[in-house]
Amino acid sequence: MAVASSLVEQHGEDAFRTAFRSFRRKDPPPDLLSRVLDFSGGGGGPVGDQVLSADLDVCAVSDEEAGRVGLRPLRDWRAFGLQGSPGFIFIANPFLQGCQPFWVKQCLKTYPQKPNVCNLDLHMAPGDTHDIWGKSAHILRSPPCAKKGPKTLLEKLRWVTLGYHYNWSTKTYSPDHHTPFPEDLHSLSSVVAAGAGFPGFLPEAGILNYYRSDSSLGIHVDEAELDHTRPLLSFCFGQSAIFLLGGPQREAPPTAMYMRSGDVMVMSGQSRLLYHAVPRILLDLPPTGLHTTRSPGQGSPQEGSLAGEVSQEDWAVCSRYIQTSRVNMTVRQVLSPGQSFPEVRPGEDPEAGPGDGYGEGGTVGEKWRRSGSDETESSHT
Ligand SMILES: O=C(O)CCC(=O)C(=O)O
Repeated sequence: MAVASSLVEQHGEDAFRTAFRSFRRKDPPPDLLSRVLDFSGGGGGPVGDQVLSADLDVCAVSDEEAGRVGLRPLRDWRAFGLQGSPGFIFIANPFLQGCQPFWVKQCLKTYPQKPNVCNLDLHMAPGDTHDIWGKSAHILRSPPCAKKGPKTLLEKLRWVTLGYHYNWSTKTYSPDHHTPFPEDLHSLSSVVAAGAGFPGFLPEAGILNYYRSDSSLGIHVDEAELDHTRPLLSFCFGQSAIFLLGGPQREAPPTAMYMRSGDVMVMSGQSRLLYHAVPRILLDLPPTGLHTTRSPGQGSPQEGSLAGEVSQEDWAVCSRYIQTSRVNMTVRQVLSPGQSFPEVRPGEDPEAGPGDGYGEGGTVGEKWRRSGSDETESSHT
């Protein structure tokens, strides 16, 4: 169910842009919001005939392997597809109760650490960005006071890159800018990919996006990876968002859906290169499914779990942060097995980027741009 009918196009504007702008409005029309797909209640609400149940390979991963990374047995996952978007899979919060906090803590405390790269590195001296958590935690742990102090480094974080570090200027990856991909996120991604029918998926690059309540992520296609036959995985934590999934061209009106804490998306096959965007963060207090208490009964993570418990001290910081924020991790395979990066020939500028549709005048002009609440788009840095 695309959201086009209640939208007013501006002159020369494509359908995706019209929808994006409408959802960014302070008061999106109620009939527009009533068309946002909500998978949290079994795909209840405005399901219509667009929502399909998605087939998973439930035998690809044992219950132990799933539990080890904090996920329920695959046969219990609620997975949906969309008519007209083959390869798109929405998995409504497959995390075991009490296991999301581990991943939230990794996003806030562990992954922003060196050697990973973040937006603050572009503006600050290396020494100043080296302990983002340590420099922020004591402030976020103390009770909020009436007079707002300056933002902590954690609150200024916008993105972190892992593995092959995405270059925001050239919109490419390079063999020269690579650090080890986190093992725990590698395991989580391998389980999800195998369940979605992609055994042997190699998590090689990660982009983590940190959204404040007025943040958005502009309309884009993720095509910098050299192997598009491998899926793109997306994990959401904290506040909910409206996600727009369009077509291969921006003229196609997008489908809008809620993404809530714990939801996972797989973009693969024909949906791997579809336009998408996040026009709006919704403050949803408290975010759904983010209990720290683990259920001792069925499906609780077993000994040897990677998704360990989070200390109360750490959770005090994480929970304060996600009261007003959302974190999204996307995981990508960059190269096919055995593939290497194209050689940069002498005389070629390695920073120039490929002239195949990226950047100015290309098909992905708005990739990696965020828009502020005034609808003017600003850079992702
Ligand atoms: O935050 C999201 O849900 C989407 C992230 C995304 O599209 C990306 O990182 O390419």
